[in-house]
Amino acid sequence: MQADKNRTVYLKDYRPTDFIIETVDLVFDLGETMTTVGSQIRMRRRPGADPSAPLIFDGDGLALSGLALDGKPLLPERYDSNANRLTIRDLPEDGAFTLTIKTRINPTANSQLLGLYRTNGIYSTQCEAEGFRRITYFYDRPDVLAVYTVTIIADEKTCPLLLSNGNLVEEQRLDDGRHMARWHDPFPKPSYLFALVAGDLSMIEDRFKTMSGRDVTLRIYVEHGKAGRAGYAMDSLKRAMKWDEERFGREYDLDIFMIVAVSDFNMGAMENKGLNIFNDRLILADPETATDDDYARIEAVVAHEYFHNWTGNRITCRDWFQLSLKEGLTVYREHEFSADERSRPVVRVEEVKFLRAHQFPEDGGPLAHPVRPTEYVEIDNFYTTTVYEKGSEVSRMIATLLGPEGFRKGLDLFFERHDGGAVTIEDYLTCFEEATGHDLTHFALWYHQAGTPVISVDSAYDEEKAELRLTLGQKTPATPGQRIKKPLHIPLRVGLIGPNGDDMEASAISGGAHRKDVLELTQDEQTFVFEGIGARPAISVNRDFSAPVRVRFDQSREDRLRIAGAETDLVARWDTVNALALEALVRAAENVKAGQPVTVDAGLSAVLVATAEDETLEPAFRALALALPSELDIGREIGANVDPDAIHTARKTVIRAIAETGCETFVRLATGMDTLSAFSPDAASAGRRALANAALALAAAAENTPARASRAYQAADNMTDMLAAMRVLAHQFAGSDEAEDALSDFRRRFAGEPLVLDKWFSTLATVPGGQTLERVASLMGDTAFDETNPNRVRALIGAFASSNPTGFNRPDGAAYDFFADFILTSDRRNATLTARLMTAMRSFEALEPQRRALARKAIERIAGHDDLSRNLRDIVDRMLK
Ligand code: 0A1
Ligand code: ZN
Repeated sequence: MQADKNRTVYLKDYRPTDFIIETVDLVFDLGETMTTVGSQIRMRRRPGADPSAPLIFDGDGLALSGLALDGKPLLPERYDSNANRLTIRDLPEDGAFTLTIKTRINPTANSQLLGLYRTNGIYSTQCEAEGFRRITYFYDRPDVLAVYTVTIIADEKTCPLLLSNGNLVEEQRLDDGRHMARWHDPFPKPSYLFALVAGDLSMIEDRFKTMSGRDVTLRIYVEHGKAGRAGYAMDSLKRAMKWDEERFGREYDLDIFMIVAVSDFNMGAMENKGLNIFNDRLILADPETATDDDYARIEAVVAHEYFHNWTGNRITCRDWFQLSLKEGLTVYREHEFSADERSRPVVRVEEVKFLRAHQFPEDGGPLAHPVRPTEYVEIDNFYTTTVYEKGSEVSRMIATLLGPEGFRKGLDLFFERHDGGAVTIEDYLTCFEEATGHDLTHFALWYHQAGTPVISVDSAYDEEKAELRLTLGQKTPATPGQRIKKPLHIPLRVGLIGPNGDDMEASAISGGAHRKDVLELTQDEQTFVFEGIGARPAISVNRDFSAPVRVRFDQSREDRLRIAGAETDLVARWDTVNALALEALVRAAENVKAGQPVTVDAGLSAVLVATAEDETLEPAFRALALALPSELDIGREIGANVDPDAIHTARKTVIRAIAETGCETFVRLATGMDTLSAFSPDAASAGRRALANAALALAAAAENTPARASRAYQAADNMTDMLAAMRVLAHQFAGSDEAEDALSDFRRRFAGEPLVLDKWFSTLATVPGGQTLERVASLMGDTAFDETNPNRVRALIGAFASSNPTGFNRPDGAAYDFFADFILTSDRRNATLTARLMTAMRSFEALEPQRRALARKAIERIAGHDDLSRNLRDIVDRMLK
């Protein structure tokens, strides 16, 4: 963490290593505060490398306790070592040699949760990106692939379970109550995919027959007493395995696939070869403790980590600048899986919402960076929505440009050509070019240019010529370090909707390349001409969100209402309904700010009520339309001089007006909930619950009393409904007896369930208003709160800072100070977590001047400390630049 504090790593400096590692034999003798790690590495000098070059291994906070070359202890003059580096000179010029390294580490003191750590009695590892160097000295970089054999020795009673990557090859009882297990992974892998787990856990087991008929054992390990909650994760895993065979021809390759759920984990999950390690919130689910959203997330992340076995593990990254090679592609595969398993348009709308809420602000703020960055100070800070979600959108656009068959062909070539390799994004793109004959030179700019393009749309219809002219401009705003932007190659899917609501087809399209209804923008401005258009159409731009862009289109209200009511592309239809609502909310916020009354036009209420009532639409879609843009969405849309209090008041007023207009409908839909039969987590049932709960929030707003939500809370027989009702009470009726009763009932009922109490912490942390700061501060003293556990920290502090605009942005700046204090303490404990938490303030420049100044002061106070971790230093410095 503290090593090489001010280093910057540049893509242009990439060089292969001077030595090649063939095999690694690791022996772990596990002790709670003292674990010894023996590493025997067979290596040789790379052909062509400088014969005088020393061997330089990475370390991070290590203590060296032994070093030998070909079995002989190394003389001190042959090497230098410190906590962060091991340098060995005068190595045999040719031929292989074996290096033996011994280190001592303390897993219990490892609060960073990187490398080998022990929490809750479980030893586990997290090595991506640079955690392996906290275990032993090594070439801790993704382009060094080796075959690992791992021996684990530990106390049999406290650690009956000893796991590592690959296949179990030996087990033995040792003296004095210890035992050992040896694992061998035949697939060469980089160190970041190494994993070890030891402890006492429960397990569920299943089997999977692969498409070539091999039998694979599947195991999921969880805390004792939680095995009953691992079934959905197992079911998701089997479906993901099958889907990857059918959709991409990818088969699993080891005899066993294991997942371990741990309660202290910095991120979501990790794709270690054959031994995925998960944050337990992404494994454990049953109807009483998990919401429908939790189920959907579990399914997606289990699939994501499994899909990495091919995109990431079999083919990995040459260096960390290529991170999106594995992450963007794997997110795309995960999204496609979710779309096939659930409702494609609903899944897509959720992706669009996520991208707009998280990636667009990142791309438009001080932390903006290209999907493939060219430099970094701390790679942990680049596990971002740009690398993941925008990276996925880039792969999706390739699929749109090449068509599904072209995409599959390119990917097949990628797997064939690069299996076992550590490659670059260029290697990836070349496969699509060679497989399909498409030139992706211009398209590749998506990887290198940061910022969200803004597409401007202008249209002219000529009735006589039956011709529509569509002029499309593109402009990408400047981002840090990239002032000048070039036009991108953008596939834009466009629909023309006739007066009767049907799609219209052009007899010809000219003005630029296009693939069916996908126009290919390549210049600053282009005019496409559609012929044979017999009547003036309503133009639907960016159907299915074919490109991750913003669209500026001054369209008539009449056209937008036509799209909102009849568009067959449901993503574009939702987008239009959402945009109409967002506009009304922005206008209302401006009115509040200017001290003027808020009026809500009847057209918007009518569209929302009609959508809610439309039985031809699936409930999940109707629920999405009813969930009006959040206060954060409104703030982002306003973009500058943001006043969170004005937004809050405006939103409440608009919702109230809409709710009153559609009260009858919302009450009817909300009570539909009572008639649902036994809980099933499937997408259709979840959609019905989502609709009922969206309607409940509106019905309660119309009635302006907590009674309905209180009844719903008491009647709820699953976590989805219970949490939805509790949130309505806590957020819309804060301070009422009903709200307090529900909140204390929930706290009591789930006293022994940390993951469920996270929902309680988040609900309380996001109660609007300045008074929430005091509540959050006092909740830090709740016995269920644990500042060393990342899930607890995110649930309380993270939710407060990132999802409570009125509470966090209290006009007096007190919440910024509270947050800064927390950040400074937390940074010493867990730098990865803290730096991510800090990004909650990245858009502070968009606030109105008084808050902006106070926020800046708090960030500057953090930056003023000279002992920050590299992670936090990197984030605050970029935020203040
Ligand atoms: N590769 C994982 C993400 C991950 C990254 C870093 C971690 O620890 C600091 C943990 C997980 C994934 O994409 O799921
Ligand atoms: Zn991933």
